[in-house]
Amino acid sequence: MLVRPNSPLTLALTLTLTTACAVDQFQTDDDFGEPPNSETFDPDDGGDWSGSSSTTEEGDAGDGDGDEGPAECDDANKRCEHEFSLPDMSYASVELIGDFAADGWTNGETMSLDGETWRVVTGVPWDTPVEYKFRINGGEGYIPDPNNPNSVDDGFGGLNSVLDATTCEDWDCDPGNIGDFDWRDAVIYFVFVDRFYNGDMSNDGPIGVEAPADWQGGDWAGVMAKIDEGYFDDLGVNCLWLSVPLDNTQASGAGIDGHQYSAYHGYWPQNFDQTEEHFGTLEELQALVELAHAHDIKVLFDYAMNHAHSSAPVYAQNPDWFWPNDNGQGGNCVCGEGCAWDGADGRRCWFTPYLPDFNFTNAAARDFSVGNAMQWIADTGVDGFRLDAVKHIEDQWLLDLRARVSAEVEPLTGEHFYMVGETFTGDQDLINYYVNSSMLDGQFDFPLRMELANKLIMRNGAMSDLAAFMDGNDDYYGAGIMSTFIGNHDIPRIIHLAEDQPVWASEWTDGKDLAWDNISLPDNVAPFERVALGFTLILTTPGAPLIYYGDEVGMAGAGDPDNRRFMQWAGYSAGQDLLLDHVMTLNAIRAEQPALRRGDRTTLSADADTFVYEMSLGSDSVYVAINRADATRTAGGLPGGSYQDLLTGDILAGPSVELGARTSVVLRPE
Ligand SMILES: [Ca+2]
Ligand SMILES: [Ca+2]
Ligand SMILES: [Ca+2]
Repeated sequence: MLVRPNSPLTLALTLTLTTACAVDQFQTDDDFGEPPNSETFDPDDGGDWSGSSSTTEEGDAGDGDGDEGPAECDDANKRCEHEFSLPDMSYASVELIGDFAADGWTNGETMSLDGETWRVVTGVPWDTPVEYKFRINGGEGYIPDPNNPNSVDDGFGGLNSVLDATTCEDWDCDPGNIGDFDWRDAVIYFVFVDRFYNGDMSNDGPIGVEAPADWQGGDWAGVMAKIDEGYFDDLGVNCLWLSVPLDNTQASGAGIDGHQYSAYHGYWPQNFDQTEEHFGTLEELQALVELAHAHDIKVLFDYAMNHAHSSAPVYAQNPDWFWPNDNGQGGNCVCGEGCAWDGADGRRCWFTPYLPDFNFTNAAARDFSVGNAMQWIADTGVDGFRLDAVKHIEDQWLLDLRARVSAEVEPLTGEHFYMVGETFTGDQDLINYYVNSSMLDGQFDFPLRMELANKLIMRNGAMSDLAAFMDGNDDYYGAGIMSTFIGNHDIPRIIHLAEDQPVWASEWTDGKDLAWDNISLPDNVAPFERVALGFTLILTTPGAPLIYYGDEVGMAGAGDPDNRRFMQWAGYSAGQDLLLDHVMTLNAIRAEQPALRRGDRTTLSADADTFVYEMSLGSDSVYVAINRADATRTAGGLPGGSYQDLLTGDILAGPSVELGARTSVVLRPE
C-alpha cells in the first residue's frame, strides 16, 4: 500500500491494491519474445491508418461556415447568443453579471460602448430563465435592466432582472464544467519525463540497452526545476501532461524492430501502488503538483489502464483478471498476430507477449484498476488524466472512473477533473463515441493533425481542402474539449514533414524506417516557419492545444524512439529561435483573446495557399490569415477596415492583406 504522509485530498477511497511481492520468474528476457513497437502501440500500425477519415464533409471551401448546422449536444450544454444592452449615463465602465454562467456573478462580461448604448453578446443557457444586472464603474453601483420590467428580489434589498427562457436555431455547445478553471483555456505541454530534464543524478539508472531505448535520467526533480525557472510560464503553457507515474519494470523488452527497450516511456507498469524510481518519490510527485499549482499550472498524468507488465504482482496473483493470451483457435492473442487490433479482438488482445491485457468485464479487475487511478488522484491532487489506448479497453472502465470522479473527487475539489483520451485513428465517429459526459471530456484530434500536416506543413492539395475539413470538424465533437496537436511521441517530429522536401510522403507515417538513423535538423529557416504556421492554426482555434516537448524548438527525430531525444535546452539555430519566439507570442495572444479559445470559427476565404478565418465570441472578433506558399500571397475575405497584427504590431487594412512567404497574421479590428 502507498504511504500517504500528506495526502492532498482526504478522499475516502476503498482500495483493493494488491500487496507487492517478488515474482522474479517473470523478469527474464525469455518472456519478451515478439515485440511491441517499443512500447505503446500504435495499434493500427500498418493497418487501417493509412489514414483517411471517411466522414470528412466535402464542403465548398471558402464559402464560409457552410451548412453543417450546430453541433449536437445535450440541452444542458446548449447556449443561445443574446445581446444585453444598457443606455449610457456617462458611465466609465459597465459589466454584465448574472447566472448565465457558473461564475457569472463574479466574473462579469465586459460591455462595450456603442454610441449611446453599452452592449455585450453572450451565451445564455438553453430554455432557462437568466437573472442578471449591471455592474457600474467597477462596482460603484449595481443596477437592474431599466428596459426589462421582469425582475425579482435579489436578496440584498435590490432587484435582479430576469430574461425569460429562450431557445434558438443556432446554438453553441458549452462544456458546462464546474470550477473556476475553464478547460477550453488550457494549453497542454507533454513532458516526456525521462527525456526532459535531469534534476537528480542519484535516481539515474540505465539498464544497458542502446541509449535511445534506455533510461536517460529525466525526472520529477527536473520538471520542478523547470517550473521554478519559469520555463512554462514564459512559454505560456498552463497544463502539463506527465508520463505515467506508476513504477515500471526494470526489465527490457524486444521491440518489433528487433531492438531491446527499457520502460523509460512508462507504459510497462509493474507495481501499481509505487512511483517509478527513475522519476522520483511520491513526496516529490506531490511537491511537483503543488509547485505547478502555485504557478497556475494544471497537471495531467498519463494513465495506461489497458495492461500490466508480465512481471506485475497483480498479474501473478490474479491471472483471472486478465484475458488469456489465447485466440481460442490454437494460437496466441497478440494484437496483429493471433488476434486483430480492432473491434472486440482489439479490446482483449495483448500488445506484446509480455503485456497481459486486463479483462475489464471482470468486476474485480475493474475495481482494482479504477481504484488505482482514484488512489493516484487522492495521493497527488492531480487535475486530470491523459488516458492511453482508449479503444482497447472495455467501456465500463471509463464509465466507472467518470462516475467515481464525479461522485468522490469533484465535490471535494470544486473543480472539474479533465480526462482526454488517445484513440489513434482517422475515424471521427470512433473518436467521438467516447466524448460524452459519462466518459471523456475530449480526445486528441488525430484527424485534424493529419489534415493540417498534409495541407499546411507538407503542402499537398490546397489550403481550401483544409478549410473544408475544418468546417466539418469544428463541431464534430459537440461540447467536447478536444486536444489539438501537431506532434506527439508516436509520430515523427513535425519538423521533418516541414522540410523543403518532406522526409516522408504520408502524414500518417510512423517514421520507424529511419528511427535508428539519427536524422538531422534542417539547416534552413523555412521548415521552422512552416511549423510556426502549424502552431498558428492550433493556437488560434478552439480546443486544448498540445505542445509535444521540444516541438516548440522544432527538435529533430524520426519515429519512436528517435522522436523522444533528450530535450534541447541551448544552442538553438536561427530557425529554432524564430519558432520558439512565435510559440511564446501566440500563447500570450491566446491568453488575452477569449475569442481564440472559446469562440466560433468561420472560414472567410481559402484558396491553394491561403486560409482566412474569423474567431468570434459574442460581439468580439479576431481574424487569422495564413500563407503556406514560398512566395507572397494576397488573402481576402476580411471585413473592410483597419487591423492590428497581434504577432508583429503592424497595422494592416482589409478586406485583403498581403502575406509574406510562410507567414501568418492574427488580426484585431482597430
Ligand atoms: Ca535523474
Ligand atoms: Ca521501476
Ligand atoms: Ca484491452
